[in-house]
Amino acid sequence: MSRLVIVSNRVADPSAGPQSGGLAVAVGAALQDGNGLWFGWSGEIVENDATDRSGVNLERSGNVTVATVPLSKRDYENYYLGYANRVLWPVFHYRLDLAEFDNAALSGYKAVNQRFAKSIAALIDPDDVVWIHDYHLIPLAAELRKLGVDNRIGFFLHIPFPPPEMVSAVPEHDWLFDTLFAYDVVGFQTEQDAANFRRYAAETDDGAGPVTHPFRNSGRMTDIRSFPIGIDVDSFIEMAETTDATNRIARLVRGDVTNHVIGVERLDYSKGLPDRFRAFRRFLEMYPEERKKTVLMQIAPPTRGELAAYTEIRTELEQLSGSINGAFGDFDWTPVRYIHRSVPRETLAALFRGSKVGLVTPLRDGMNLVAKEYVAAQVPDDPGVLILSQFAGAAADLEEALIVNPYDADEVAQALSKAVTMDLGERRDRHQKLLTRVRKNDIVKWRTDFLNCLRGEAA
Ligand code: ADQ
Repeated sequence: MSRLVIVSNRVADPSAGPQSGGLAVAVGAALQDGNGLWFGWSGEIVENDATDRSGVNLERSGNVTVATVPLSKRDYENYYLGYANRVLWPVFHYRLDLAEFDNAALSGYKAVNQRFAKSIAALIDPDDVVWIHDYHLIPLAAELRKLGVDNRIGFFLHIPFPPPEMVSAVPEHDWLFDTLFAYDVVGFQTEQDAANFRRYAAETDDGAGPVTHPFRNSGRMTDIRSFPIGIDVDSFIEMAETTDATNRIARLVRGDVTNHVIGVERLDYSKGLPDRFRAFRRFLEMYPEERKKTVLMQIAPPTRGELAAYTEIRTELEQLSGSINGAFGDFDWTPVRYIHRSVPRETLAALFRGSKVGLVTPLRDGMNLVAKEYVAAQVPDDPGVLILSQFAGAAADLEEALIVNPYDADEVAQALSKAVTMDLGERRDRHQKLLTRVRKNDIVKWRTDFLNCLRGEAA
């Protein structure tokens, strides 16, 4: 069978320890059973001129070849922080207000995609299939095609694709989204994302022709579909069932605190953390009888700390947790426990298992793997309750969660009350159905469906 070549912005050592970030987790799993190659940025930032002379670093890790390149300071600033994270991340998460359009950032984005294409073209064989991931690398296939690469190339977008009214605010949207037609397969998380892209394509197909849309008019058939990403269910259950996990749960559930509520995500404005803290405050106001019984543990490791939007949200959360603890806390009770760092996945699994409520309320999220991990980690005989934002891709499938509007603090507070008072029968029933869904759309199905489609085999 042809070799699988995965390309993503960051490459993580597949044999290394815990990684936060859904992409690293999902891609690491996708490569394990093939003799594949993983290409991307090493994470290293070098002086500006150094990238011109530095080649690709090749290493074996298990049965995967890991090929990495460094980024120059300028590329890091323009491609990564600039275009990927100051333009595409906010726009794709419906936050046009946070987008900072800038020509230097756009040039950096184009240049890094061109450089990646040159390196990859030299590494691949004619029958390799190439699977490119995420918003950092949208034009990569177009650059590869320009170099004569004719392999099957697929793209998967891990984040949402918003309606055309929003993406067409990106000044260079004509160029950017035309490059998606250089792929054989373009995959989205949900049917809604795929429909948004199809509508964008239909509404901008104004007969502008090959000058404006060279790839759309090249005659290549691009398959546009949704492939909802999932988790490795059994390995997560295994992690949640260790003795260490059991001991942690015992330490968590003690004293008067019977309602342990858990939130886990990278500290990102798309995840709705300030709104969640405000909803938790509403819960404490509306249901005083639950006060000393309830603790919200929020684990939020920092990401992209160089960007102003991220430092602002950090300050806001510290103020909010401080003010909730100041207003409601007592000698023997701290309502919000806010932990600003990454934790091992085993610990996360244990925390999920020991928590009566999983509170997953992003304002916008491609899928959200934490919701699925929370379901997998539960004790089937006495499971906790998942509260899930209607704006997470996962909500399209996980119907038996308590689905909420994360902007509506009262609604989230009511869902919290419903979750902590739900009887065992209803909890078991909801959990069983949710676990069936999480199993059905797991990580294996995701990558098998995508790769079957990419290899032109029946999906
Ligand atoms: P993320 O935005 O990173 O992923 P998510 O899907 O929830 O969001 O995945 C996060 C992963 O990192 C989970 O596996 C979680 O357990 C882990 N993690 C989170 N906090 C951690 C911590 N403190 N310590 C250790 N591990 C932690 C992007 C998109 C999502 C999409 C995924 C996969 O934004 O919408 O679901 O890619 O496609």
